[in-house]
Amino acid sequence: MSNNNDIKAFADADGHFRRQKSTFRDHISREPGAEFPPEKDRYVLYINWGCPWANRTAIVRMLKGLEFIIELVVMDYEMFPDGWGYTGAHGTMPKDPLYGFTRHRQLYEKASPGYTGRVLVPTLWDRKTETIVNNESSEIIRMFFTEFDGLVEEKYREAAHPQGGYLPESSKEKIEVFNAWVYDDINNGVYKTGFATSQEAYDENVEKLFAALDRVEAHLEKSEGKFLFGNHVTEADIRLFPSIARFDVAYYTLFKCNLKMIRHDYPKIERWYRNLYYDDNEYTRGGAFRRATYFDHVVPKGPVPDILPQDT
Ligand SMILES: N[C@@H](CCC(=O)N[C@@H](CS)C(=O)NCC(=O)O)C(=O)O
Repeated sequence: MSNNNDIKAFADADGHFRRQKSTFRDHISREPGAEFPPEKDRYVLYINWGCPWANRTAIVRMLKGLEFIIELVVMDYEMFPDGWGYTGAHGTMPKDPLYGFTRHRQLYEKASPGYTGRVLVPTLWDRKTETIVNNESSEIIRMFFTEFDGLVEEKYREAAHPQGGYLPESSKEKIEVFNAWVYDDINNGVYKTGFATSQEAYDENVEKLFAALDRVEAHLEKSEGKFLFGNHVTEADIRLFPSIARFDVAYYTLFKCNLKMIRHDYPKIERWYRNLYYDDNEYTRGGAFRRATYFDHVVPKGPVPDILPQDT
């Protein structure tokens, strides 16, 4: 991504979109003497409901019972010419509740005066030191998995997870291998396809994207449980879900990811997706995936409905 004045100029000169690295990479840690120890009411998660990366962090906040420990600030899903911000127009917040800011950039500037990089959600803020701890969703969800376990109810701790945690030691390696190609070709692949400004860049990425979806379909075909790695939700499910939830209703049209649709062409992925979305069991905290999914942004009208009923 080029760092220029046009906030929506995502692709480089050769037509390829290259994601910039997130800038703030500190960690909340239970280690004695940690700069950012887990504490109730200290950290604030900034998101909007449109962003799939933010979506993961909101899902994990719910799954882990962190709602009473980490405050959530929801800004508009619309991007203004000067970036993310607040209008309160969609049941979202009218301004930043901590500082009264109307643009998210102001929070980045508070953390890092003169900041010129991209202003991203999700953003994990520390009230105490008034800085951004981290703005990389894959790292934020891992902190949420483990670092607050001393503060959450026992049933939400990793030790109580039937498979030994959202990232169980026994399947960590397999999950990480899976996450890596899902990230490259699906989570980020839809952006590389949608933001491509040359035919060559588009063709290359759209083909990789659908080859990766074929691979997920084949993986689910062989899976021993309802989920990607067994009978319980793991990090792999959490990282894939936001991309699939947006696929037919947004990426298919807006990002030109239109060789196939999840609902028509990928029966295993569709079943897995609807299972997670409609789940009301304790292991999803009675619907964490559904409660974090909104279909009411400005997206194409079709397909209708946004998600098929549970049992078709
Ligand atoms: N790697 C980051 C990516 C976050 C990201 O790209 N967020 C998008 C919203 S979906 C964003 O804030 N974009 C604003 C921009 O690029 O200016 C993560 O996973 O947290």
